[in-house]
Amino acid sequence: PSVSVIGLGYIGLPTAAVIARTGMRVLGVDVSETVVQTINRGEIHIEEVDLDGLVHGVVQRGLLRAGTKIEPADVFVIAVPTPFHKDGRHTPDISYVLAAARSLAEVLKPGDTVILESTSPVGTTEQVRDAIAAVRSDLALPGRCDGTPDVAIAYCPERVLPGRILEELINNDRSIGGITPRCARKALSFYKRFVRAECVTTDARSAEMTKLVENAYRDVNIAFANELSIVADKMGLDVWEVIRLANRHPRVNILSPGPGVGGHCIAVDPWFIVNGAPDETPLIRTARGVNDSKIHHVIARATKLVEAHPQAKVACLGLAFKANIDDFRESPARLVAATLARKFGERIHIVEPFAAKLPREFEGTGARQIDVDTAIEDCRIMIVLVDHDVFKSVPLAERAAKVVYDTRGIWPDQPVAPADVQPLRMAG
Ligand code: SAJ
Repeated sequence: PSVSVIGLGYIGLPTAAVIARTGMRVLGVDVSETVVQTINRGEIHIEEVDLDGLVHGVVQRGLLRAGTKIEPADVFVIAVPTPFHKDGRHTPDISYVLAAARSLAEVLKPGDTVILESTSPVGTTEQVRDAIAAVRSDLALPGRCDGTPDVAIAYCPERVLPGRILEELINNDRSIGGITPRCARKALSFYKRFVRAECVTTDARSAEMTKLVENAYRDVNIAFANELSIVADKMGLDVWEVIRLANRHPRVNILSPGPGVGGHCIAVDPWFIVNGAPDETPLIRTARGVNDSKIHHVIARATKLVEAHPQAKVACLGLAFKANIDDFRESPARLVAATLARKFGERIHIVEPFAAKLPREFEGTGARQIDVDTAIEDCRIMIVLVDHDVFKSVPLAERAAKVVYDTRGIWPDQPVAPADVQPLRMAG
């Protein structure tokens, strides 16, 4: 079959390339002229392990091309963003999904398959179905798409981890939710062509909720770890030691605290559940709040530390939203570092081997980017914000004399507690 992938971002482009590699002809559709031109040159506009070579290869073989206009195909995959409105209620914005559905409806023919992959609030696939039906009826196009066999409509979320996208696209199990069982089976036969792992069919609403639940589960568990880290700070305990010990229990597996939760999924998706059932979700809502407020806790603690050593140069280690990637969007590390840069100016030095230069908000603050070696040589204070491998490998001898605030627990052997920690006052 011929395939059209709508939205060529972090999910759409790798998905389009992986499908093309199997020999299917793929058109990638994106609103950005620059993105389209880049891909048609065999190049990529995002960073992901091994993606450049793959895209280059499938474009050269004529299996993948990009365009700004939708064209007829047998299978349509929608992979556009679903942000939320900044209206205080975090209302999901599914306008890009519906716009994609409307545009593909114009070229749809009986027998085609439409799959929504974008993370979406429960009920979105049904709205896609209705949007398609409305366009087809307005244009008096033949066929129906109300769940009858004419067109198959299904929801199939991805579960890939940035940095491992190409591998996980193929090796992760998938839930495939059809508007009808028949739609699910049709979508299943498509995914079977490039997914090696198990594909499990269900209904569209369950598949939509499954994706949200997976990320909310992780958010809640990270919130638990972040709350523990704040409690441990207050009690003068090493949270990493406590978690290590607790995780020796066969049924306990506490995640790692950090400077907050970043990325585009875990900090967003739980809101889709809260928004759909506001009165029934105190836990999920609170977890979001805990993770967001961890950033402010880190800023406050780092500020105290920097103020306590007025002569010292400060190194902030890392800006990425997590380890070993060059993705700086929605990153708590970046927010912490930028806040410190605004407060302390040229005392702040940023170490981020994955960034060619500092993001715009650092301009005019006086903060500079330096490499790890210079940081070890020049900076007395080290604030660890990202657990990049290159930071982890700094041996104790090079940092023993430093004042360290390690928000990721990468240096368990660091001898002294950070200077701002109050000793635990024992009762009695
Ligand atoms: N984090 C912690 N402590 C931890 C684990 C993570 O603070 O113990 C932080 C990270 O530093 C990062 C954030 O959480 O700032 C999110 O990182 P992540 O590695 O947990 O997840 P993402 O956002 O890269 O990808 C998630 C994954 N979802 C789950 O693990 C349930 C991925 O499988 C999804 O495909 C992706 O969201 C998505 O697209 O929805």
